[in-house]
Amino acid sequence: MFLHFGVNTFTDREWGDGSESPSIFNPTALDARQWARSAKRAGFRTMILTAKHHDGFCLWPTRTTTHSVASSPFRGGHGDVVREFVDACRAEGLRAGLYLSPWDRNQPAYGDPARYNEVYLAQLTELPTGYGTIAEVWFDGANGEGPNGRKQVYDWPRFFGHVKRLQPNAVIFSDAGPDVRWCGNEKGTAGDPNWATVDPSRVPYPGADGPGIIDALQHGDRDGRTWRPAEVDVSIRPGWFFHPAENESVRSVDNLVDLYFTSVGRNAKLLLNVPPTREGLLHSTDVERLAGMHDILATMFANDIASQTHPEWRVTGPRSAELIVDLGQPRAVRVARLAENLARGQIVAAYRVEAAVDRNSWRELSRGTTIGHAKLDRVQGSARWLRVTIDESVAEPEPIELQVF
Ligand code: FUL
Repeated sequence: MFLHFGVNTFTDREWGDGSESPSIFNPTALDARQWARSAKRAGFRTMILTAKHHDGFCLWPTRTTTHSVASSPFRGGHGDVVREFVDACRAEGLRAGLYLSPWDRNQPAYGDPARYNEVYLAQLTELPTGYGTIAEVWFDGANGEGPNGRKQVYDWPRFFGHVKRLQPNAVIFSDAGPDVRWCGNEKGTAGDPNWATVDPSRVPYPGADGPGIIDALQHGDRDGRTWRPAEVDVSIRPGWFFHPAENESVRSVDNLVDLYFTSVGRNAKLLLNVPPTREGLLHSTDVERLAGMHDILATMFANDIASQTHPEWRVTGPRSAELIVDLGQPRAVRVARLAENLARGQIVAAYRVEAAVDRNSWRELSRGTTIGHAKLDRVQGSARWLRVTIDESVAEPEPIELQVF
C-alpha cells in the first residue's frame, strides 16, 4: 500500500510548489496504527509513505531543512510521521518503505547540482539510518524546476549506491530500477507481455523520456539479461493525495479486484495508493473497499481444485511443452493461475489453457504470452481435464504450476 500524505493533503492540491507554510500541516487525529491495521486486514504486506513529495516538506524532523514537521503544529512541533509510520508497520507485521522525491520545489540548493545532490544524499542518509530496516526505497522520476526556476541534474548512481550500502536488502524502485521498475503507467495495468527481464540501456535513468521508453517499461525485454520486475502504482482515488471532493470517486470493490488481475495477475507487484485524510486517518470508504477487495480475493482463491492432482508434464520440443491435470470429475472453472519456477529466470513466451470433459475434445479457455511469478486468467467453462500448452519459450521449458479455482 502506498500512502501520499503531506502539505498537499491540507491545500487540496496534487503538486505543491514549495511555498506552503509548515503551519498548515496539522493532522489532529493521526493514527498510523489505523493505516497499518487497514492494510493488514486487506492483505497488504508492505506500506510505502511519501516522506517528502515534490513540495519539499519533510514528514520527519530532518536536519537538512526547517521545512518539515518540526516547524508545524503537529504534536507541538515534536512529531515525526515517519517514526509513527515505521512503528505502526512493525507493530502490525508489515514491512516499511519510503518515498523520497528527488524533485524539491522548496530547497534553495535545487538546480545547483553538486549542492542539491549533497542535501538529497543527507536526507537519504537520515531515513535509512534512523528508522530500522527499510524494505523499499521509491524514487520518483519527476524532475521539474526548483524555487529558483532551475532544473537539477541528479546523481543517480550515487543515490542508488548510497541506499544499497546503508540498506543492502532494500528494494530500490524507479523507472530504471535497479531492483524494481515502474510499469510505465499509473492506470493499474502491467504490460502484456510482461517480462521481468530488461535491457537496462533502454531506460538509462529515472524520468528519461523518449521513444520506446514506455514500451520498455510496460513489457520488459524477452532477451533482457537484467532481472527487474515491474511494480504497478495506482491510486484508489483519482488523485494521489486526499481530496474531500473525491470521496464519491473511490474505486469500487470490483474495480480493485480487476486491478489485482491486471497487476499481480500479470507478473507484477501491486502498489495501491490509499491517501490519509486531513485528520491523518484512512477514510472509511477506502477502508471498506479494501476489505471488500480482500474478501472477494480470499474467497476466489480459497480452494485450488487442482491441488490434489498429479499433473503430467511433457516436453514436446526444444521450446514447447504441455501440462495436463485430471480433476477427477467435471468441475466448473472460473480462474486459472499459472506460475513459472523463476529460479532460472522467466521462460514462457506463449501459452494456451484448454479444457476437456472428454479427453479427445479440447476447448480453449484462455491464451496468453508471458507467465512469470503469476498469470491469472478469468475463464468460463467446465472441465474434467485441463491442458496448458507452452507454444513458445525462450529456453528449454521447465515444469510450470497450474492452480484452478
Ligand atoms: C508521480 C508524481 O508526480 C505524483 O504526484 C505521484 O507521487 C506519483 C506516484 O508519481 O511521478
